Amino acid sequence: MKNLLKLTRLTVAGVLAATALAATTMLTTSAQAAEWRYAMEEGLTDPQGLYATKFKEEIEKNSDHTIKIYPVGALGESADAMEQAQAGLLQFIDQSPGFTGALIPEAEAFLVPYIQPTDPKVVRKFFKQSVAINKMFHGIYREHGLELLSVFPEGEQVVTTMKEFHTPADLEGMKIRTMTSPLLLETYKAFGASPVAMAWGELIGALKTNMVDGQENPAIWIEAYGLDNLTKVMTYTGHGQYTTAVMANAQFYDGLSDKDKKLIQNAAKAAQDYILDVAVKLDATGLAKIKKTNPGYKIVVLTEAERAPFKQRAKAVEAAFVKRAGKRGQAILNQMKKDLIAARK
Ligand code: 6CS
Repeated sequence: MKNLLKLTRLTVAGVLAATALAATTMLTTSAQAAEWRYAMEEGLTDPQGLYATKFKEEIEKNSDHTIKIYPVGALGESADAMEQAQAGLLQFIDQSPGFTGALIPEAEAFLVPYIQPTDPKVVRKFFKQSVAINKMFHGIYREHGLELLSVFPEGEQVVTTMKEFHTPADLEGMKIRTMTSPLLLETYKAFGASPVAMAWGELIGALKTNMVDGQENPAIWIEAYGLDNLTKVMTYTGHGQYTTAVMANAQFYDGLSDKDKKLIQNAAKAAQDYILDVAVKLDATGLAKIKKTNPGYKIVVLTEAERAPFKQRAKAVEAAFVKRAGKRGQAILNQMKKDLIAARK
């Protein structure tokens, strides 16, 4: 099965390489119209899909260029798509720090618990005005061949489990699936659970069989992802926003005319404004849908007192972040804290 997957990926990469060649040839004959490829980690009606659709509309409305969107699964897992974006086979990619953090340790700043706002009004201001997000990350992503275009929230993170929990002790022995950024493993270890890092596609398989790592009935963390019928309890711990980022291949971006660079920046800004408005509503409609389609599903909101031990344990996660991301990571985190204070004013 693994070999088959590998073969599929290679074939996808091969097709993309051929298309890239064709596109380059097209570019030399007609400098005007290009087809740009955009990969993301979700479907078209999910937040990343809504952003991508708006971005595509803006590009196509204001130029002769077209965008082809590849939703989750089309090009392999997140890590595969990132390789293709860095190699220039894809011009654009939406990848979340939950995965990118394995490649860019500083991006794990978005994963440090209890740093980001959860109040919808503050969330918008924070993402729009944050110096850390809008200034400091640009150069860091550049070091990895990526031009960072937008960072946006997709909704509050929750923990979904088979059994209710209120304390770190309740989480003991529970297998929690996380994305592959090492800091997520640190987080759920610190919270008392037994985390397992897994790509998105693997998670779906694990949920269907209800098995992770050969064990039955795992607790599965899916951050407000609407797979509520596969677990029994969803818990708000107030520890952060699910954050994602949209990037372009830096070499591709640098080779563009000033007009096309502006076109891309304007489209990214329009798509970010749009998603910042809808993301907040999506949380409410998603929750209402869960309650309607699955009335037996338990929704728990930890009280401030119940959150206290998790906040206390988050300090160790912050230290682990600084250990991995160094002085530069520390500076980003300090700035994020300042940005949060400013957004609350
Ligand atoms: O947990 C994941 O892997 C996925 N979660 C979200 C909300 N979006 C994409 C990502 O692959």
